[in-house]
Amino acid sequence: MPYSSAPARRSLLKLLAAGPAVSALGGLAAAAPAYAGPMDVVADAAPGIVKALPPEYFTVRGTNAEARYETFADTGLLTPVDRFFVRSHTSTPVLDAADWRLTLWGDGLHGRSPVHFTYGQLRDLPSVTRTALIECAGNGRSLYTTQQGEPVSGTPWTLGAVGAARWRGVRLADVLRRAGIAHDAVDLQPRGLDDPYVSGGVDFGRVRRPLPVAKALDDVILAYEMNGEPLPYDHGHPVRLVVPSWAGIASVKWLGDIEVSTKPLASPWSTDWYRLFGDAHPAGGSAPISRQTLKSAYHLPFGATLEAGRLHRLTGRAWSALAPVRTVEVSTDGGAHWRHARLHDTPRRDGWVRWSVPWRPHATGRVTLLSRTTDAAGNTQPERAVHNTLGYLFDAVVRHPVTVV
Ligand SMILES: Nc1nc2c(c(=O)[nH]1)N[C@H]1C(S)=C(S)[C@@H](COP(=O)(O)O)O[C@H]1N2
Ligand SMILES: [Mo]
Repeated sequence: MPYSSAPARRSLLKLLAAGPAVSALGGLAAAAPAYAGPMDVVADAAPGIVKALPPEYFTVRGTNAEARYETFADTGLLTPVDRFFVRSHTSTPVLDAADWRLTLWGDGLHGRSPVHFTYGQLRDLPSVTRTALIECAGNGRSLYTTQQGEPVSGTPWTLGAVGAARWRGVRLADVLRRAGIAHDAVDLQPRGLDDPYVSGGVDFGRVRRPLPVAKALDDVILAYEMNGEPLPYDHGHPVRLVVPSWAGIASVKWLGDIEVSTKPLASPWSTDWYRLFGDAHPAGGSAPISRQTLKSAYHLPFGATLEAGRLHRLTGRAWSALAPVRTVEVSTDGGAHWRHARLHDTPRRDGWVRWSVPWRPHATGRVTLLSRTTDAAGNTQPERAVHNTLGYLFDAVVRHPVTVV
């Protein structure tokens, strides 16, 4: 096993019985009642996830598992694998690094014939290590409805579709240069080895999404380690992309091949989904989503109870994909007054900072706690997020209900 936590035995056995790259859920996805997007939830489906999903750390949502954000209170800057959310369109393929290889192909390579890298060849290239968040484009989606009264479709994440890890791997730029990328290549299309995504009887093929060459050559990693361990099965074993600061969908897991093209590429993940649709956006949708946005939130369950008259130390975290966090302000009276929280980490792009604030509530009853981060580029969380029908990029100040007793 490439990781230390105990596997969920039943799903592991199912996956092993099915063999590599064969979904334990193939039939279920196809039986989904109606096609409404890539995040349809099959109610109560056992996810094709290998690692254990104890309910104190995870909420299972269809084929995905959301981390309980409030439990990040006792984690450090890195999210341990046994707390890291899993977002998979189908199920985890159990792949063997020894059989794996990466293929690069397309008219954007000098030789125009496919180039292969085995796992061993990749491990022999110079490695880089960096910390980066992976955050789903839909993290916070359910707040469009609960906080803004707006309908959205997709997995109803609260705030736990995000995690930070230390990734080790090879620069995609190094692999592209060795494969002979042409100077006029404009787009790549990395593709996963997980089962094709089928919804409403339509086969959309394997998960794949265009990645502009400029970003690929900048800071993208082919990661084979997560927090110092071989990449776990659910997070893309043996090799995944890590595309820092971009929405999670860019970080293709179980990477199998990369098309390199001199012409712009597209897939349903860049045309039908992962764009902003709705009244506030161009007809046909925005450009494909690239960067994530900014957020902050308390490490408290919604509806937590706190004792009156006692001094509480409220903690949380804040992050921005746009620039390092600069400040976190909090309000413990529904937004009437604001004060600064203390930051406990050096702000970095692609990371988060932990913060705290003391609070001694006097009156009993319901209170809304708010937090608002501003980053070094001047981006601030707005009061309302601009609605989009698929509920992406929620960035508004989170209204956190608690009860003082
Ligand atoms: N091959 C493949 N890659 C994928 C996905 C997938 O379903 N298949 N899901 C994407 C999405 S939508 C997100 S948010 C991240 C989640 O990464 P994690 O499961 O390691 O947290 O993986 C991305 N990469
Ligand atoms: Mo995602």
